[in-house]
Amino acid sequence: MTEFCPIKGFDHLEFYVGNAKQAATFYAKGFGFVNTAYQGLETGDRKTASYVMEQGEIRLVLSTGLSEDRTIAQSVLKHGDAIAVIALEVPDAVRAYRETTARGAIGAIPPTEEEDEDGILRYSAIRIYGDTLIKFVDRAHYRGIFAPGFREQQGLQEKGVGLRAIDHVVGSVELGAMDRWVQFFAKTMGFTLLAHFDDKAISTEYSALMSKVVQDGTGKIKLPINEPARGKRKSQIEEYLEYNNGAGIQHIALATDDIIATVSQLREKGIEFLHVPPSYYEDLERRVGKIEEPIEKLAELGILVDRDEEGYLLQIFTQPLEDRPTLFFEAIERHGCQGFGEGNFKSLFEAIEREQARRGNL
Ligand code: TYF
Ligand code: FE
Repeated sequence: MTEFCPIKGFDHLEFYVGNAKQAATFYAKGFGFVNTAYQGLETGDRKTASYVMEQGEIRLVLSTGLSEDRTIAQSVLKHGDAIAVIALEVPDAVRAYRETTARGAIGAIPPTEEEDEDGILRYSAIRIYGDTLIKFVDRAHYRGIFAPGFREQQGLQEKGVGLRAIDHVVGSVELGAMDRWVQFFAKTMGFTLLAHFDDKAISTEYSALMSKVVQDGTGKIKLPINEPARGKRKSQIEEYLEYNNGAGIQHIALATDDIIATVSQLREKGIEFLHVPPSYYEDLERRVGKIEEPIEKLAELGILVDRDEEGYLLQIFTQPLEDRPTLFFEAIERHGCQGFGEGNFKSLFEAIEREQARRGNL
């Protein structure tokens, strides 16, 4: 196993948004995240306001530009609110930067240290698809709440809906670019190909896409990469690329240990999910075999099921979370199965296409 770029796990995902205060309220009230740390005018930062939102091991950081910022404002102009940074916790941010850039990755932030009374935080970053960054964060010598400049926050306390960890982070890239990005992660970070879905596996009557999943040596970091494939009509990936103005992060999957409880609470909070036709549940048990959860309950909530040799998984997809049909979330509960819901691709993509049609984008 290649170990030139060891990774401990996801550290956080940073969103660049137009209004971080309102986004924080949305992810708190809608998804049960707790605001644990803050930086902004009140903490002496004139450039950015950032809200750290936590649930289980998941950490989302919502950042917006203040008067002196250009970077975030330009990102929002081009992409709308979007996940701009995948931050990975590493044992050594200097080494991660050196090893990946030596293998061809383009540097975005050279190794940097920030210090306060809670210690030293070290980080660096490289560029991946679109304008997205991978940030390497070394917390070994930092005890603070999140990073120097942030203060602990006690507002917006929410109970949580059982979302526990980041399961995978999916990018959509331009036609013909998927294999290049698979090679990039293999070469610069030592990731390996975990799964491959070609356009035959995942085409509906109308549109198609291809997907390859790369993962790090521990299997903690799974990054599927989609590209559009030729179909009769516009692929959902083309719709993404058009509204995001290029490649970027399309969805993140958040793991839960009780998807029925999680989705029930999310629906009560007003989160909207893709509509699954009742016919999906008619012969479900024949397709996936015996599962622990009552099928009527899954049907009521719109939860999908898939099985492979190792077990089964339950998953559900939200509607786009923004005006642009770009970013959405997936909730996933795994029972041994390490797949991505291949058996659901056809029903799922037909559901996505019904939404695309409502938007006039098919
Ligand atoms: O991450 C995955 O592969 C699954 C399925 O546009 C998926 O969640 C793949 C592509 C897509 C939507 C869902
Ligand atoms: Fe997914």
